[in-house]
Amino acid sequence: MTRINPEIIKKDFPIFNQDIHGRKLVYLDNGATTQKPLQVIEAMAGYNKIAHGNPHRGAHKLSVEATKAYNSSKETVRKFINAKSTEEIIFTRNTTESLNLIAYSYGREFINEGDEILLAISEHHSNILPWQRLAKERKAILKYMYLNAEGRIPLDEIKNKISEKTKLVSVGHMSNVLGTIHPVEEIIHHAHRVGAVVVVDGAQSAPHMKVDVQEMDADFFVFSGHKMLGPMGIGVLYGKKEILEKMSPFLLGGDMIEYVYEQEATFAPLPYRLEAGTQNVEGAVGIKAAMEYLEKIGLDKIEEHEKELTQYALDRMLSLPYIDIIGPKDLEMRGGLISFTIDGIHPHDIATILDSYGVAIRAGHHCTQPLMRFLDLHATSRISFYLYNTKDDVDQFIEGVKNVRKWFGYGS
Ligand code: 7TS
Repeated sequence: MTRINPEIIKKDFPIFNQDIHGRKLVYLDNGATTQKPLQVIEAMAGYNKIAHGNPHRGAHKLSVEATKAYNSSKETVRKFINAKSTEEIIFTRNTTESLNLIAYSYGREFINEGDEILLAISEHHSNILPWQRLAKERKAILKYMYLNAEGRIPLDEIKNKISEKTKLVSVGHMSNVLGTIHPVEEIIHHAHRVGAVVVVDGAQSAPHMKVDVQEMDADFFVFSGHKMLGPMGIGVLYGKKEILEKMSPFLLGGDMIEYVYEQEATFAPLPYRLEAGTQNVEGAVGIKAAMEYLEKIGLDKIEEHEKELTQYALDRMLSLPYIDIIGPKDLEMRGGLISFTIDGIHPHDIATILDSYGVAIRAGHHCTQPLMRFLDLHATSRISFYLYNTKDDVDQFIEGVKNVRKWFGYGS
């Protein structure tokens, strides 16, 4: 397999043409959001210049063009995750909205008193709060799978926590803090044996590895466009058709109806029934261009590249005795993000000082307070990679870390 060349890829991304604080930008916050190549920026600009209209609503040329653009994006998303049909692809604003939609439309209808909803302790708040509210409303029980010292969910934990009472399991495919890739196929297998439905939060996985929802057999799979070179404001909810068909609409309004009477209404078929209001066509054009860009390079190559960078970064970080890696220290079932702490220095100070060297990283609780409590930490710093990152970026980050230590009066 030929490798990707991130230096060439970087040339597609105008953001890297500018200096940040007088230095070359080293962008290591891809877990939060990713940068856009010209191909995505221009696809969206092109749509706005010549094809913008309100889809499904008019007979005129621009409405028809917008409808075509929207539908063609759905087909690209379908192929990207290998869903059976575009009826199974619902556009939302982001992963958060997708998860809320499932909790509202599926959960309120099918979760009952005493039923168990199972999450991993590493979930992002977006994959906790909707279930907390649902559990309260339906008098259901919210349970968690806990992690071992390496930051993985042990097989026994999966087997012990999934029981006849489990009706829904919602699990992050890849942790946005630990980088752990959770064994979703195993979880799905055990959950399906007891008839539970499984939601996979793919916010951190779909941008970085090939996902096949049919092979995985997930009932729902959700992710965000802005973490995969696309724009903010567009996200995806994949659901198996037979399940989506049973769900009542999340939002009510235009374009999701069949007939409306004074006191009653009937709803449009899938996927329109779950997409009320004017669609984000510009976002749909952007996510399509982003997926085409990723597929042209190849998700297998992107994954390989990120693995290589992660190994390189882990080696360099592990050689510095004052850095603690939070999460698996080997490459097995882990993705390209690394959380860490530095003895005696607050993660926010690390991120702020690194920024002054042009190195963008994230610090904080990463919207995972239950995980932080479980790990007995308040916050971590985190670097996260994508296809345009280089070993040179890692070297600059390490140099920056050494400078942070100097700022605080520590020796090297
Ligand atoms: N789920 C996971 C696993 C995430 O990492 C995130 C965002 C979300 C859900 C929510 O995504 P959104 O697009 O709906 O906001 N995670 C992060 C992060 O790690 N740093 O900033 C956002």
